[in-house]
Amino acid sequence: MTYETLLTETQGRVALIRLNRPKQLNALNDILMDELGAALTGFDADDGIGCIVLTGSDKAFAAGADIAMMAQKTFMEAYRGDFITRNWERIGTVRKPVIAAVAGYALGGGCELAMMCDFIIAADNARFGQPEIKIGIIPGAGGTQRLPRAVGKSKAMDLALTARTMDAAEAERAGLVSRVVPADKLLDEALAAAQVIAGYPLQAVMMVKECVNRAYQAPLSEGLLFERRGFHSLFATHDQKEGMAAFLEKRAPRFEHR
Ligand code: CO8
Repeated sequence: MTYETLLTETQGRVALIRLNRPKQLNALNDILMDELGAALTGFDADDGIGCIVLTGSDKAFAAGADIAMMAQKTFMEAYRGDFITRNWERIGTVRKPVIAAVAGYALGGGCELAMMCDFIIAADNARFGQPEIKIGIIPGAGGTQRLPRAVGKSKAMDLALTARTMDAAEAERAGLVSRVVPADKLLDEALAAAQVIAGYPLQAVMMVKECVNRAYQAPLSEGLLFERRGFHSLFATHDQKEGMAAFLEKRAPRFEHR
């Protein structure tokens, strides 16, 4: 599959999606969001894929929504067309893990896109922020909701109100990113993590994702019950029998993702 704004490839059971609008620092426009939705949906449906990595360039994961595209929009066009967010929720429906590998700028919609992924691995040159206030708008794809959940209210307010950016070290301290790696190792680290995940039983991987996401949407009692039911259900799988037998027999498991 070829795209105008993305480069995609697969490496074994891992899919790699690169945002590819280098002249605009990967600013997000309608075509890119449509193509990203299509690529993610395609890999999610592909039985041969167990994990997806989403990345940008060395300079920018994404510098936000495309300001040139937005500048002249009217309220009616934004509202009736469900401007740019119409594909946004599709990202959240992907059931396989999506790792954001972020180098350079992840600003505005770019930061929001990274936060839609399941976890973020940051290069040491990464910069995160919600600077929309500088151009007279506010975050429009979850920034005011996901950022406080990730880094707490005070830092989220600071970032969204002052438009300052935070570097990778601050983002890691704040809990926005899971690890920081040297910029030239970013893709290797993200792909290695994805290969590890893709080697595990897919049904267990998907259930981890579903359960952890429940932690944000349900009260603790409901989340714990959801987890318990998922845990029990994995005893119906081949890979649970194989994984436990392999441990007891002191050999490597042969998972069949069933
Ligand atoms: N939109 C369109 N073009 C952009 C964007 C953008 N967000 N960011 C950079 N570019 C373009 C520049 O216009 C420039 O193009 P040209 O070479 O033709 O002049 C090129 O990319 C390189 O940019 P700079 O010359 O500015 O590069 P610098 O290294 O000097 O600066 C910055 C990099 C700091 C990232 C700077 O470009 C910048 O501040 N960009 C805008 C960041 C921003 O405000 N982002 C938020 C946008 S609003 C938003 O995201 C709302 C989200 C709502 C939900 C949307 C969901 C998708």
